[in-house]
Amino acid sequence: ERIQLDPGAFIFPGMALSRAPELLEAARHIVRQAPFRHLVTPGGHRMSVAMTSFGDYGWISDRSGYRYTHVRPDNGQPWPVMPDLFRSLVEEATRAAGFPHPPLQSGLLNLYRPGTRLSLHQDKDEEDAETPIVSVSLGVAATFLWGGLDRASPLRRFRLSHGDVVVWGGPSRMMFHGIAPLAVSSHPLTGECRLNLTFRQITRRS
Ligand code: MD5
Ligand code: FE
Repeated sequence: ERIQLDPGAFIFPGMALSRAPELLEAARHIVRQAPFRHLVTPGGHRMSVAMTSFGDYGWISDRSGYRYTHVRPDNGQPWPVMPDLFRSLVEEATRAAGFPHPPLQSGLLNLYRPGTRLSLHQDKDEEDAETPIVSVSLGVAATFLWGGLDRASPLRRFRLSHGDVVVWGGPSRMMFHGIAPLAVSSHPLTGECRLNLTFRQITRRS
């Protein structure tokens, strides 16, 4: 099953469900190497979401801006390697959505606890704006806010549940989006938490 949100944006409900325990174990292995941090925005605000990265590029934010780096800001070491299990899921989802190239240069792992939110934004720190972004939701379900190309566009709400995979490409790649404050709830595999994985291509393909 494939639900189209807009041209280029597809939800695959439960695509990762049977692999969720292994995906969570791989995520925990990443967090043991590169712990979650609450990054600070250029405006000086501590982000509500706790984050870490893996793969060839990691996303960071600090007082000087948002960017992708090859090394961790806390210790100058490379980010943890992209697990093969993630690669195959991202390849499968990209193919199912009809896009030619899977985004595998960067993985971002977001941690939500009750009340954690992600305010409306566009993902535009990547040089490549053609390759889709793939996301995988695990644990407590969240309300995803889906806008348009302008911040003021009306918002639609979608539930993102444990095991759902979403591909955001084509005209949907630059849409404003966010996550409403996470409700107090629990999931057998993650307790009160929600984990979201996003996969991206950072540099332009030659
Ligand atoms: C999350 N993550 O659930 C959300 C939503 C992020 C982010 O927004 O930037 O880490 S996953 C949905 C998403 C991710 C990236 C791009 C787009 C949607 N999009 O282009 O619409 O933690
Ligand atoms: Fe985003």
